[in-house]
Amino acid sequence: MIHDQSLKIYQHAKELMPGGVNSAARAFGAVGGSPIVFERAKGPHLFDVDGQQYLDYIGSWGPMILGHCHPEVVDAVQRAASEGMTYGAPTPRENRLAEQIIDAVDSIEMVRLVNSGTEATMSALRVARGATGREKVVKFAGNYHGHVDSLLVSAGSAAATLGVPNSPGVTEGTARDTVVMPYNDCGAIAQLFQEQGDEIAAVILEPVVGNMGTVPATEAFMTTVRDVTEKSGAVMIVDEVMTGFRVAFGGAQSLYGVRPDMTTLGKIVGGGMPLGAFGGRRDLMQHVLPAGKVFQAGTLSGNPVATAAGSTTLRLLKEQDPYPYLEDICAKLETGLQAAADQHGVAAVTQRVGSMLTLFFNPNPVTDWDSASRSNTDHYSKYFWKLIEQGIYMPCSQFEALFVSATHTEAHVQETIDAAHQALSQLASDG
Ligand code: KE4
Repeated sequence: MIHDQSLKIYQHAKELMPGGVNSAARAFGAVGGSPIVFERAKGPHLFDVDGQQYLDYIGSWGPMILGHCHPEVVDAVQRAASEGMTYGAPTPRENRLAEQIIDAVDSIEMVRLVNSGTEATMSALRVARGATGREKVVKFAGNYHGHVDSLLVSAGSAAATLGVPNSPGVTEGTARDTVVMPYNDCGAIAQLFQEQGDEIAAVILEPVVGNMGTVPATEAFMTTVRDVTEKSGAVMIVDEVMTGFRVAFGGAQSLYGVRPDMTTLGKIVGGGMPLGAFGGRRDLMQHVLPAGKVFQAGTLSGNPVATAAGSTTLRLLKEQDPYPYLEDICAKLETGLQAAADQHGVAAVTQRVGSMLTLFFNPNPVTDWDSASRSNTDHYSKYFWKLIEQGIYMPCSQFEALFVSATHTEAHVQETIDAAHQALSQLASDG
């Protein structure tokens, strides 16, 4: 693979935009080297500015479950745009998408559309605090919910259990009301609620974590979180920005049979356009201005172009139900990657839920941030670049999930497994 044009464009980008990117996740910080610059995408493929094709396993970090440039989605966007990009006023398309979300996610009785997953989680937390009158929120180490100040927080000292900022610009005061707990630890969350339950406004969690690599909640953990929040009157927010319409049409909550108080959505729900949503119990959502007093607004929220993309995507997912097909080819990918690692004697474990999965360079199963952080990120970087050379584009971090689209075929999966054998055998011989 050559990357001359990519390098040239990226060098220029770095003069114009911090780190040459508009989102930190794209800068290849975790794998080294310079990001590849793409100019076109179709189905399961990306095409870079050096005229090379890659099999895409990022899918724009989740949205592209139908593959890139699905003709019906593109057509819907073009038609919507030709009728008006945005009105800043109510439109029928918002009703349509809201109805589809409420229809798909059983626990969502009412919804508000926003422009990103970050806006969705930020707004959901504000509603929970406004509705309960409480201030503390609980998140889990290794979970990411967008760049919300109060969630850019790491676990503080064990004693305090209070958060400490994990980014400059996040104030001590903001972090003070955030408690960071270990994921999949039923005892710890139960004890916290025993001690502070009546001060906690909300618990927010990824039901299947994608942001430390793919780590599903255990049934026991999901049940414990639901129980302790129910008993204490805290709001249970399930962040399905990544898992919503990804692991199942009804989201991860439909797999666990859990009914959260609020859900946040993003990525797939916008069909590739900037769109997020938060919703849940009607009594909670009625707190949102102008129905209630919790302020929330957005110039482009629910705009006709984004809602056309989202609505068409959800319609196609419901009509075509790609989930059994995705389950089948992703199980083959998971098995093939694991077999390749085992055959070449590379310590690795694959973890998967539906069409999101991760090959952890870790000898043991990954259940929380502590175990995830023991993965061999140097091995991951070498594996990543070896696959790039073979035209396979994996997530540029060990701590991300890969995503498979409905346009990936069994042949693509086999091509990926073959490429992984090359990469892992090289890794094994490099020592
Ligand atoms: P956005 O603001 O990026 O639309 O959504 C934030 C967000 C919220 N909740 C979850 C569970 C998420 O995974 C995300 C965003 N995910 C990252 C990938 N790990 C997006 C990639 C990026 O930031 O560029």
